[in-house]
Amino acid sequence: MNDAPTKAGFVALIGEPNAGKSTLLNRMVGAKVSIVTHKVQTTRARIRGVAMDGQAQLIFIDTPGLFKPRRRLDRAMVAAAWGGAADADVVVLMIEAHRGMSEGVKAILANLPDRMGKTKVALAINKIDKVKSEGLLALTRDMNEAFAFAETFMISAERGHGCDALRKWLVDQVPEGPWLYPEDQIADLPMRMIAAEMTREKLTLRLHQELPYELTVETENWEERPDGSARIDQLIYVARDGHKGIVLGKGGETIKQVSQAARAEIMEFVGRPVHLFLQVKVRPNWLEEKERYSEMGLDFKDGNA
Ligand SMILES: Nc1nc2c(ncn2[C@@H]2O[C@H](COP(=O)(O)OP(=O)(O)OP(=O)(O)O)[C@@H](O)[C@H]2O)c(=O)[nH]1
Ligand SMILES: [Mg+2]
Repeated sequence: MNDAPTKAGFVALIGEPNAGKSTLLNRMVGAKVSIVTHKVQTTRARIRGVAMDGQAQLIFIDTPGLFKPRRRLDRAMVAAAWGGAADADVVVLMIEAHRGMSEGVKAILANLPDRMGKTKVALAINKIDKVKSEGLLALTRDMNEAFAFAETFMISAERGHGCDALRKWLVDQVPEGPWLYPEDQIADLPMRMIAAEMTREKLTLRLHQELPYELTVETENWEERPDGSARIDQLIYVARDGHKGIVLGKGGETIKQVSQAARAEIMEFVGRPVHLFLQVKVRPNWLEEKERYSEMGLDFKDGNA
């Protein structure tokens, strides 16, 4: 029996696209709830993952990367990222060790004082597995001269270095109080959205250039079958006719591979057999449709892109 009082709080992960926010969230939760790719702007919405540490419950908010928005979707993503930070008890700014104080990081630093108010912000220098340790001290110093971080951590979200120290520190920061989610819940995203994200990850990994940014995936139908399996129908919206052909691939080869990979991952997550059916739809204006944004869990931002 542990008599320590329970604690719970929200931890927002912010940073440039590709900093490793989703990788860290998955590591903290101990399961893949947020999709990860080597490409920028993978995460589109705020995703919450729940991690337990003794009597403490840490609710990690994964956010889309902070970057200079151009399109309507970009603006909605950046707004979701800052909004996630505003909701949190403590914020972790992640930067990439090998990229250091990039222009994008400088832009975030310039916004931090206004955006954060009194919220504590820790710095996590990620991907330390990619660099020699000598340079990290200078980077730590420069970053802390630019903003008064509550603490600095050097981590590898992928390999786990430094992640326990970060978690312990976060536990110390969150207030005493009852848990906000059931102990066994790991995410607060509906299963149909997690499944759509898994398919979008597989598409993003297989498609090149701009195409991943011009498609979205929605779960249309989720049917529990009497034999214990699930039938899942998903729609892939693309903006152009030509893109449909690319997503399908020669003889349907690309979509078949995507479907197999996504199905395997969804199956592992739900722990029962899954039948996945993918359909590609050309919808030239999907990036301007309000409904698409609500399906992604984003606010539709008015104004011209
Ligand atoms: N070498 C190394 N790679 C990492 C580490 N953490 C994350 N990565 C890789 O960095 C890439 C981006 O990781 P994500 O977790 O998707 O980054 P993100 O910050 O969520 O990116 P967006 O969702 O686009 O904002 C992936 O290829 C990861 O495997 C790390 O500690 N070391
Ligand atoms: Mg991400």
